[in-house]
Amino acid sequence: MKTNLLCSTAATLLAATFPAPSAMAQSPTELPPIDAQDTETAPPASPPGGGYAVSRREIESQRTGSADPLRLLSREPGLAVQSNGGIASLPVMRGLADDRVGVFIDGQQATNYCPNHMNPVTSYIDASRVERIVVTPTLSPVSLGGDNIAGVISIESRAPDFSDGGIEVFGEAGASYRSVSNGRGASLEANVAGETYSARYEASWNKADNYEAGDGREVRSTLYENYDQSLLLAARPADDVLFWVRISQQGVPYEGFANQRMDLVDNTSNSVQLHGEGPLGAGRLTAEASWRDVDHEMNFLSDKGGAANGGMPMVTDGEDISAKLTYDLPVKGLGDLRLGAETFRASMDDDWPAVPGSMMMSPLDYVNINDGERNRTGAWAEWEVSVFVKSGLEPSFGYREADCSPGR
Ligand SMILES: [Cu+2]
Repeated sequence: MKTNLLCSTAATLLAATFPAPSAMAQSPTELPPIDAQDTETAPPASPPGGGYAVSRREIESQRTGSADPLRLLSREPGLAVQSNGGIASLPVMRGLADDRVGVFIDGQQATNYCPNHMNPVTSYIDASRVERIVVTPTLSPVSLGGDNIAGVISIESRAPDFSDGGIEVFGEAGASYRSVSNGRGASLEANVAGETYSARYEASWNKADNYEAGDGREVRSTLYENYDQSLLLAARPADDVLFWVRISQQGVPYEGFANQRMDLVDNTSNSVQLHGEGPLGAGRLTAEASWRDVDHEMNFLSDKGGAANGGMPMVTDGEDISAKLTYDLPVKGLGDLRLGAETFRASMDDDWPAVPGSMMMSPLDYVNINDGERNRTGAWAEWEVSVFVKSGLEPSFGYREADCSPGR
């Protein structure tokens, strides 16, 4: 339903309230039409858990400004973004940060393997690959792990493409330049899509020097470089059955931090994800498994004196392994019932090699975390229902509705 709101009414009201000569002299301006939807044609309900989604279109409009996916969310409700390194903004939800915020990349929970908690997991995917970001700024539901008290950020890349007939080959290439930091970026996407099988390769690269402040002075330790590549192979043996495997690699050869006496000198992350889904009875069964390893190293870049004399090295290895089964059953009149079982294992080693002659970093290696583990195994059930309430008053521009999803 489209409703035109003419400003003549508003102008009359204004004239009655403020009968100043200058206001009387102004000619009325026609406001643009307002789109309103009734409940029958309303868009699908919000993502599970009462969150909201940020679409590709919104992401695209801001992408030239940053290669950091989280910066794209800096204006969203319930979420604040703390400026940090060039591609490592830190998410804060309702005043809670760090490991209280769960981050999923294509359904895969990812652990922050920076011992200083300076490099968030959101930097493990380049903004060019992001299709949608779902933000759930509340206690996370059990289907999303259930143990992140701040909320969950779920970053999704594009689903596999299939053709309606025959083989289709298509792709996209992009490049960007930002004068403020001499920032260069390039991205590539190539697809081969058939009716049953499809493949997609994506790669991106970004590099930026220290940026300049408004008065032309260099802001030190703001440089960075990153790359990201991913291969997605998918099969659709029937209309409602989908399998895919994704192999991806992400790297940050260096990243400066203007706000810390520490920089990132290497982060390499490899991951493999398996996903299958299809109908089972009246519901839908999804099976997922994933593995990710992270090699992470911090030390001083040249702005802080470099690492030729040892600097302050910190070397971290991390590994995530997970498997998850979810059964989603819509029950008429009762909402969505979800049942699941999962296991998640995170392991971490963190060493600070000795620096001879350094008072702080010698004489021995410092083992900060030795075979650290964080495991979770369990079965869960979740019920989600949305109650729509129409307001008693005749609405001006269409129905108003209140979403009264109960918290879980
Ligand atoms: Cu780190």
